[in-house]
Amino acid sequence: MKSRVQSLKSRVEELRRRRNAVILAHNYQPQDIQGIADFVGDSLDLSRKASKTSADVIVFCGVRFMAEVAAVLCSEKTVLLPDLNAGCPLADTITKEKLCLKKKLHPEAIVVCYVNSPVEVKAESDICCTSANAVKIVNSLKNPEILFVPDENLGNFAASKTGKNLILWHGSCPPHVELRAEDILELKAKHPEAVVIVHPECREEVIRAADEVLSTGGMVKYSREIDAKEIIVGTERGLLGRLRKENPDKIFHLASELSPCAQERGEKLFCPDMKVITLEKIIESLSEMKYKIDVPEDVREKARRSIERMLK
Ligand code: CIZ
Repeated sequence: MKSRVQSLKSRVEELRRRRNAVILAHNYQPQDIQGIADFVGDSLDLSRKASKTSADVIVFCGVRFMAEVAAVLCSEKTVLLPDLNAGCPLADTITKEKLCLKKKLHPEAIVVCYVNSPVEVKAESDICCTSANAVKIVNSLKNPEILFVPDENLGNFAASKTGKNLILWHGSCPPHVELRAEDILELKAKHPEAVVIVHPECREEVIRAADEVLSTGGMVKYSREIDAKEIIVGTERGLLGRLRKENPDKIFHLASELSPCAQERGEKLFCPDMKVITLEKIIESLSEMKYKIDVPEDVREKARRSIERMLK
């Protein structure tokens, strides 16, 4: 007899075929969702893969801004987000209106917008970036004034790597800023052979304590290629499942997991928004074709320009 999970997976399979759909899962999604996905990766990588498939429907298992990027890059496809509660507190720190006010204060500045932002903000920006290419994008700009939104830590990291003085927005990712340098130092003392990789959305002090600063895609590649047995990972815990599965010969420690001081504060590198999508919700989404992510044509055109400028 089929288990409940197997039945749910069969139902997903049936609907995926009936709708000619592709299922995308972000690196931070739970393992059962990653397990049924056609592609697993970071937001941009996923949208680019989706645009190359012949699917009619994209089910985006991630958060809203990611589904919006897919809708911008794949305008001829229907993009579904299985739960509209999948938001992003970092993206919520900025709106088009707030950005326009800031632009008035810095009329000469070029605006670089991190992918973790609402689509209207991308449309109001000059160029987009991801955590993987922020340093490269900032470095490529000749403008004397650069306004970087909305992640302050990623902006600081890009500024330190390029030597440029950026005007920063005061936004941050709650799970990443929970991590402290003392957590890393404590874990390093416990596992002296381990290398430490952290996400650039972490605090400056955490970045200083790490061996490498990488996007989730960068962490996947680094973990595969590095000749090290133990790796301490400073990013949202969903990525650990993928890293362990792909590298069974290596040991991965979540940067906050073993640290007593982190545990005392209840910090877990956990993004609740990344965990709201379930197999049941994917079934509902494909059955009822909900929730469609529609981006108005004028916004889509402008956002596409800033994403394509980054891709160039
Ligand atoms: O671009 C992404 O998907 C995010 C939000 C992070 C990363 O490093 O992949």
